Amino acid sequence: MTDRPRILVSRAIFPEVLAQLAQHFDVESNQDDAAWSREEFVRRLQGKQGVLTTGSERVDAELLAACPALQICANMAVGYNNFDVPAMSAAGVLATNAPGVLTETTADMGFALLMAAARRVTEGEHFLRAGAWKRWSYDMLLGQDVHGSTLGIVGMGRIGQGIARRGAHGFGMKVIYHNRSRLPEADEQAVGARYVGLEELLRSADHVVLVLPYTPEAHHLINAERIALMKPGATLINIARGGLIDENALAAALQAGRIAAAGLDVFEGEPQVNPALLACRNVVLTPHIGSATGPTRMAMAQLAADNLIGFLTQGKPVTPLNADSVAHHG
Ligand code: 8YV
Repeated sequence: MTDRPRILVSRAIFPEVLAQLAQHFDVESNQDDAAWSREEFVRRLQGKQGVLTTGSERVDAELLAACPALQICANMAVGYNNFDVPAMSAAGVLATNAPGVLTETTADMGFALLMAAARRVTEGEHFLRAGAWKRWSYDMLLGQDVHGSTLGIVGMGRIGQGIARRGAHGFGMKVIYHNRSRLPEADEQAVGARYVGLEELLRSADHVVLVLPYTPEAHHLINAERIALMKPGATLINIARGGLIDENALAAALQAGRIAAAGLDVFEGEPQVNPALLACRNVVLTPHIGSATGPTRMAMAQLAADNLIGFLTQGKPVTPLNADSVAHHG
């Protein structure tokens, strides 16, 4: 028997990261990537001091009450809408996320979806594979220009700024943004973006990219009324969380040609995708792969592991979300 801290790793992760964790902790892991129910997750978490989560395991007051030994939840994701942080603070449980390491990779994905949706890349591929490409015609698969257009970014954190830089410096776009708070002027200049209200952004942008945190206030931020403000030829990209968009309203707008196209990496009921969206030809759909490159996923796993090791062995997490409310118990 040892008195090493006990931790749970809720999903399969890189074996080398798991091996590092095993140097410090008694680890129970889910390397088979079994689909644990919530009940099974909570049962396995009981008696553990730490857990590595991957962004979809809900940590709330009920779970915390059932797991009194728990001291830290390390999310292998920058988004942490799966955590009830006030409840965690009240229970003295540290929350950490994985900011910084996935910024550029996820900004790349935002641009990939923007380009694909605006220029009808996947639609063109389906057309070709279906054998529908018989001859050239002047109006075959006409899309929307990206270069020189107006890019509207909702949410101007690290990833939003990465997208702004790509748009302003790489594609000569006029970049406008909306955010809870305005960036300092020097930062606005560095990324080449101008602050506007949400309505103005939706009215003026040719391409709208959502990259804001999903909070209860942001639920269905993009609804039928707001879609109605958008330009007829606009595109809408979402690389943040599915719940930001009323998907039925978006599908109706896409079907009606009210906006030109959308590019979605995230869905409200993922991995289930709203059938109304699946029925739209003018939407590019990807399975939440914004951060999915080898080096980036490795850096995310490493940061989550470093948070567990740093906190449980020395009381020093790397990227805490609620350090002020949590004392290290050793
Ligand atoms: C993750 C993400 O892949 O970091 C985030 O917030 O959405 C993605 O990078 C996903 O949360 C699973 O870890």
